[in-house]
Amino acid sequence: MSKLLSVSSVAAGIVLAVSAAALFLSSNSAYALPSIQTAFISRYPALRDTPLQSCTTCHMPVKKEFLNGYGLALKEARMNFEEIEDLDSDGDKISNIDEINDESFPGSRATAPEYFIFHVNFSDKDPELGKVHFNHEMHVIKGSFLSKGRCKNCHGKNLFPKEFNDDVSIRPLAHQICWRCHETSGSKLAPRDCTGCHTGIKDMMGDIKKLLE
Ligand code: HEC
Ligand code: HEC
Ligand code: HEC
Ligand code: HEC
Ligand SMILES: [Ca+2]
Repeated sequence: MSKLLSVSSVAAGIVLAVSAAALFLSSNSAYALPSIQTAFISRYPALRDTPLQSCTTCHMPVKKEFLNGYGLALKEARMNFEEIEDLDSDGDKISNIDEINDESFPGSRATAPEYFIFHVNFSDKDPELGKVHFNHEMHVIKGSFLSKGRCKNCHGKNLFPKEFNDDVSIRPLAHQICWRCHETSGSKLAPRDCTGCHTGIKDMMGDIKKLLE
């Protein structure tokens, strides 16, 4: 568990820094909108200097027109923070206000915004074995990852839901969409075999291949 936490908090740091920078760069009307963040912090002053004092509390991914579930609810409620406190915008059964009081992201179930860790049940002994790291932000904004901001490579009818949910297996989609792009990408950095995506499983490949049959 401590390993998981340290990896994701490092990731959180990087992701938050990159996110803020990218949003500002891509924004034409940066004056009006950071004021929503100011209003958010005035409404919940305990969040000052926490990870929630960030564009990523409401925006996902780092392109100006995209809002996560919490951001969308806020827009619909015309920026009335109180009105959406009892909602559960990321569907994790914890209300927005409880998440805010707990300093966890009300608009996402991910430990770090735009960085998802999928757990798989390869081993009852060690739930960490085989987990897959997915850097959503890099896959969206970094040229070498090929999507170039095109959401429809991954989202749309019969593709990934626009909601991170580690409780539901996305294996059939992942093994098609992720794997196919990696195989055809021509990049050595795009994992093309089981141990490239599923971490820590080199010693148990025999058992795992049986799971796929
Ligand atoms: C508490 C939630 C929240 C936070 C934090 C937040 N925003 Fe927003 N932002 C929104 C909402 C909601 C909208 C949509 C407003 C609308 O369409 O009426 C929005 C819209 C925008 C837009 C689009 C503006 C336009 O006119 O098209 C930009 C750009 C933007 N935000 C930038 C930022 C930046 C940069 C940050 C971080 C400094 C940030 N936002 C933090 C909620 C937030
Ligand atoms: C390379 C594939 C890929 C691309 C490109 C991509 N996404 Fe995603 N996105 C995913 C996956 C995978 C998930 C998690 C799905 C799950 O858990 O079932 C996700 C989740 C999300 C979520 C939910 C976030 C959360 O924390 O709950 C949002 C919102 C989202 N994507 C928006 C976008 C938008 C907007 C774009 C285009 C600018 C985009 N995505 C491009 C793969 C992608
Ligand atoms: C491109 C990355 C990638 C590659 C390569 C890959 N996987 Fe996966 N695999 C995933 C993702 C992502 C999931 C979905 C995890 C989730 O939904 O929580 C998954 C899910 C699975 C599952 C289902 C686990 C569950 O809990 O539903 C099995 C079994 C599996 N992979 C085995 C393999 C094997 C064996 C190989 C090699 C032959 C392989 N995978 C190659 C990314 C990959
Ligand atoms: C549109 C093509 C495309 C899709 C779809 C895609 N990837 Fe990738 N991915 C790449 C490329 C290209 C690289 C290597 C980037 C480079 O060369 O800098 C990469 C790199 C990676 C890496 C290694 C680098 C890192 O971020 O740690 C992982 C892990 C990964 N992808 C997982 C996934 C998973 C899981 C999915 C599906 C949910 C997925 N990818 C979907 C193109 C894609
Ligand atoms: Ca919630």
